[in-house]
Amino acid sequence: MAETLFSRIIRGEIPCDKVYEDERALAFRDINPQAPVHVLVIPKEEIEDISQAPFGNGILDHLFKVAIRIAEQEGISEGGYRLVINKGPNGGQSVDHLHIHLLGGRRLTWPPG
Ligand code: DGP
Repeated sequence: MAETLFSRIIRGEIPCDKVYEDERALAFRDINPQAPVHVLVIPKEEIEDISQAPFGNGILDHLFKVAIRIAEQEGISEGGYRLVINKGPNGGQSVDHLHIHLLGGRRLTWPPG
């Protein structure tokens, strides 16, 4: 896959408002927040989208665990939140590096546009 700006964020070449980091994952605040809490949780390995994600090696479990832990840290767990993965143009994916959106801190509407 072609490198995206998220690879540059992982390497520290582009600054981000980091929320969490470990050897496999990075989480940072979205530059264009759609809710009071809007964090992106990404794998450090380059995975283009959810259809390319390797099942069975634990990375997806890990990313979701990180997202849930951040929701607790951000104080939005009790009120509830939304985890979103966009895939491809029709799904609204604009950066071709797998990411989970963690959105919360307000009552979110449904269905999404
Ligand atoms: P998606 O549309 O699902 O591919 O989400 C990509 C998100 O990435 C979008 O909500 C905006 C965010 N984003 C794009 N460029 C940057 C950046 O340079 N820094 C940060 N923090 N977020 C970015």
